[in-house]
Amino acid sequence: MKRYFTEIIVVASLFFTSSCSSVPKSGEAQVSSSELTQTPHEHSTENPHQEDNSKTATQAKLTTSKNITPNQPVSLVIDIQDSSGKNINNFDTFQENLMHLIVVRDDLQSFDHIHPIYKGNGRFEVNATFPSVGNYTLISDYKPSGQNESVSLMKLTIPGSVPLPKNLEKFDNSKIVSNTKVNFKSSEPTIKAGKEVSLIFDLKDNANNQPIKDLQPYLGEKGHLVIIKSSFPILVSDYIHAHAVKNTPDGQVQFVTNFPQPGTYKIWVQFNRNGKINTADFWVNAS
Ligand SMILES: [Cu+2]
Repeated sequence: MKRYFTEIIVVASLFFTSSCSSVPKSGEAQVSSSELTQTPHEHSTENPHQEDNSKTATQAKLTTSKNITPNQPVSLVIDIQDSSGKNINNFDTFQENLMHLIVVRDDLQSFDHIHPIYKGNGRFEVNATFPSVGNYTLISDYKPSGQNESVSLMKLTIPGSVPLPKNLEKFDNSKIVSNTKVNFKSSEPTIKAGKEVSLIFDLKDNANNQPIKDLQPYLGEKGHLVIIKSSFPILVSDYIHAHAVKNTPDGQVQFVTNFPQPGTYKIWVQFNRNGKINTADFWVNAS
């Protein structure tokens, strides 16, 4: 069988400070390609332990089959290299993995969070399934040994005819995922760009409406939150980290974060209920 391969060079990398408090800190953006201009995240000022950020720029190179069809598993090969194209060999584990890969369709209507397996010599591999045609952004999050966390984006297009768009997105703050009712609220009545805010998720059993008691750690924390600003194209600066607050009541997961720019953001909260990972998504407006 003939196979066609294509390579997509990453467009940008961003370095995070290695600080891992409940407040996400982001470092200077380092764009490894001149195709994109991007505004770096606002730097938090209350980060006295910030380390030197002048590390080697890294890039991710994606190799995959050229003929990808929706809903067919496809193998993704991701090579992590330094700016001169040399493979990076050693990575540190964070949140229990060597690489976290977030896959979103560019309209943020599909989301996947997977963990590519390290094969050595800078190469990671994973199977992914793309639910529909469209443009996708793959956000790889990894930590070259001894360096700060790096985020590199890869772009992939699944060609084909586009189905009619679904209903316009509703700002619904309550979702039911499998047997859990997820209620989302923020600590501020209106979320202001650049201002710290808590995002609070109350998890109730859908059967009895009581706070769930079988919440287990996921990736070492009470929950995981991915935030991406709705934009085209999606840039590294549109991807925001948040860490779970440690001591929260039963059935509650909370994150402290900061939306860097005004805009519409989609957030995906993931939690582990009795061994099953659940994902609930919401829209947030920052003004
Ligand atoms: Cu992950």
